[in-house]
Amino acid sequence: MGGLSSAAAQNGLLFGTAVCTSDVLAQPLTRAILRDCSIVTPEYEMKWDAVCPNPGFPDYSAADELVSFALANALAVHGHTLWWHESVPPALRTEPEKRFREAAMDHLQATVTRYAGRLHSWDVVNEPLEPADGRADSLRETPFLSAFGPGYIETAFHQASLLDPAAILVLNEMGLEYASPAAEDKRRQMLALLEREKSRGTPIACLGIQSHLTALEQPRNHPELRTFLREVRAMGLTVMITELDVSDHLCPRDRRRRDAIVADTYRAYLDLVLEETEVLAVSTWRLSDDRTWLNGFRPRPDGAPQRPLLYDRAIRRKPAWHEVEHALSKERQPGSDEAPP
Ligand code: 9MR
Repeated sequence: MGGLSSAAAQNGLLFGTAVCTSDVLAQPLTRAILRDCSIVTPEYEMKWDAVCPNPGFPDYSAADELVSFALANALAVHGHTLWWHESVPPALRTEPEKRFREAAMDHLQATVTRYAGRLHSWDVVNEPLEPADGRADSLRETPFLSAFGPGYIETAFHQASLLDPAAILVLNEMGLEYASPAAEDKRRQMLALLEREKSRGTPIACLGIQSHLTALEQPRNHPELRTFLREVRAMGLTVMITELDVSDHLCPRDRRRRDAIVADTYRAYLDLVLEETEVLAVSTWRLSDDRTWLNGFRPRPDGAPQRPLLYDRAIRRKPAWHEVEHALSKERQPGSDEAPP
């Protein structure tokens, strides 16, 4: 007892992490996963390019291994992700639209069918918005958009819901949580997209907010994000925090100070989101600092390894773990708090 999933359960939420097959036999990490998590997300094993490095010869063995591990240990599984422009197999990027359309549909149908009835939820479409691409609807220019037209989101969700009616279907997006004008623009565009899809009957149940945060950049008080979350809630959608981590590349090198700033960033963010909306699950993007993607993506200028997660590389709990525990277990009724000034 005493893990984060127990803390989360006090508020009816799941807590989890992204995992890879290499985590499954890595003690003591596996023990920490089993102790803290009630849901796991394959970090890449279910992506199209991971399953299908050679189009026409899908290999689900790594994804199957993670699903078996999870189900054998009574963990829910969040499927990630069916249609994402970054996980299109390279050989298909140059195919004619008709061929791409068939391949994308085959992949979606085969994958959803394979795990139907066993997954908690699916990121059906990942990162559909890119206002900088200049379209009036702000959709990102992707092979899915080119091949299916702007109805591709509706198509994907309808197919997924037909094949796995029990799974919670999630539209997952990055950059909705930041403070910049571009992020506010993206929030507005997301609300417009959700309205459009809702009016067409697209079965989106939940908005996935990735939440790759940056310490010292993420505001503690964020009225625009509060407003956005309320609007999402008013549309009848739930929320999942799908990929939470806190980059420390702007923080001082001193480990204690860094860990304290990162921990505070987790706490303030979770307090805000959990106050404002109905969150089904909070998942971090891996559990321990040695497994983060951030050293490659956003290395610290001083060359020190990032410390963005809840456990250090020796699998010891960091201050962030304790702040997340507080935030998850705090007694609250979503949406009942007074609006900030
Ligand atoms: O962390 C993931 C990394 O290991 C993979 O190489 C990469 C490409 O598949 O994807 C990373 O995860 C991304 C996630 O799937 C979608 N949101 C952004 C994440 C970080 O890039």
